[in-house]
Amino acid sequence: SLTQALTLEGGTALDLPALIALGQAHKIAFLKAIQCLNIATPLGQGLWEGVPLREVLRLCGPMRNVRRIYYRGFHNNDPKQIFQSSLSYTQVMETPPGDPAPFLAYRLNGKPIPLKRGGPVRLIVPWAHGFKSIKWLQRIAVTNDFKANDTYANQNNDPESFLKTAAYLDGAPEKFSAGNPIFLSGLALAGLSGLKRVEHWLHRVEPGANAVVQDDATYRAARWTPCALAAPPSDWSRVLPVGVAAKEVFGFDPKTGQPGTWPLRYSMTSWSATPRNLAPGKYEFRARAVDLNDFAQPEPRPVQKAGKNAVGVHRFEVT
Ligand SMILES: Nc1nc2c(c(=O)[nH]1)N[C@H]1C(S)=C(S)[C@@H](COP(=O)(O)O)O[C@H]1N2
Ligand SMILES: [Mo]
Repeated sequence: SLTQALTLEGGTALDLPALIALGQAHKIAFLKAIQCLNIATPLGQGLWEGVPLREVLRLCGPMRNVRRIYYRGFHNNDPKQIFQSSLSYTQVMETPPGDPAPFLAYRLNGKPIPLKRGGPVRLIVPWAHGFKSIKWLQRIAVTNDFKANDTYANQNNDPESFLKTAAYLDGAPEKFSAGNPIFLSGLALAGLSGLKRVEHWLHRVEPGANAVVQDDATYRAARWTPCALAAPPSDWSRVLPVGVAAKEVFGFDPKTGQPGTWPLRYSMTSWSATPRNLAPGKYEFRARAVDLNDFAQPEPRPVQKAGKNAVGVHRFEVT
């Protein structure tokens, strides 16, 4: 239980001005990719600003017999349909230094959060897939229940899965003429286990050959070549929204304003490949991410719904 609950009924509920005031004292700014567990490509990336959830809970005094924090937001006008999520007490209150804390965001890309993105207040869980980042946040409750109550815990989703390290392909032409440059690119998301590299496999499709299937003999014999990863921007003020200094963004050095690691965890970086001197014919281009534990995408996720991250393929012809 809470020593001092903040409730609508009691007239003590936290409102937006009070939350923003709390944010002046305990601000967090974080660059985060939003990726759904069930959708093949990331939904986007932005600079979120807000106040750690632990600071809001601290307003309620010491807690007793609490194991999880449950929270939910507006979903639609049918009161039976709810979208909810949860975190463990420790994840919320005892975030280790160096790790980003779950927070109540009230700004996105330097402006109030648009309605579509979950404004006025959205709960952002930096390390998690989209389903933990509840839009139109309305209610936070503490419980002694040990179970995740997440809407997404149903249907074989893993409610504790972290963002998955994975590479995604940009759209590209289906035909190139021989002798001209071929440029293929995409985004790579650095998940919990970090990103060591993105690599590609260019496979020439011989007439009449069987289609390559993930993990078949051809796939297992593939030779993967490293792709180029974009370097960090030299001038972050050109990338970040006006009014947000790189020095105040989580994971950036407060002295130099440079990222502490590259690529930044839980956000996306561009990669590219420029295959040269391809003879006319049909080709399949695949790209995959390798994490810092040397797992190549889609490993090591045991269920698809722990973060959809199938290896992307682009088919093209050189004429
Ligand atoms: N209130 C509420 N929040 C929600 C959802 C929802 O249906 N209702 N969907 C979640 C899921 S499953 C995802 S993937 C993200 C999508 O975030 P976006 O709309 O900003 O891309 O929002 C999450 N937050
Ligand atoms: Mo989702």
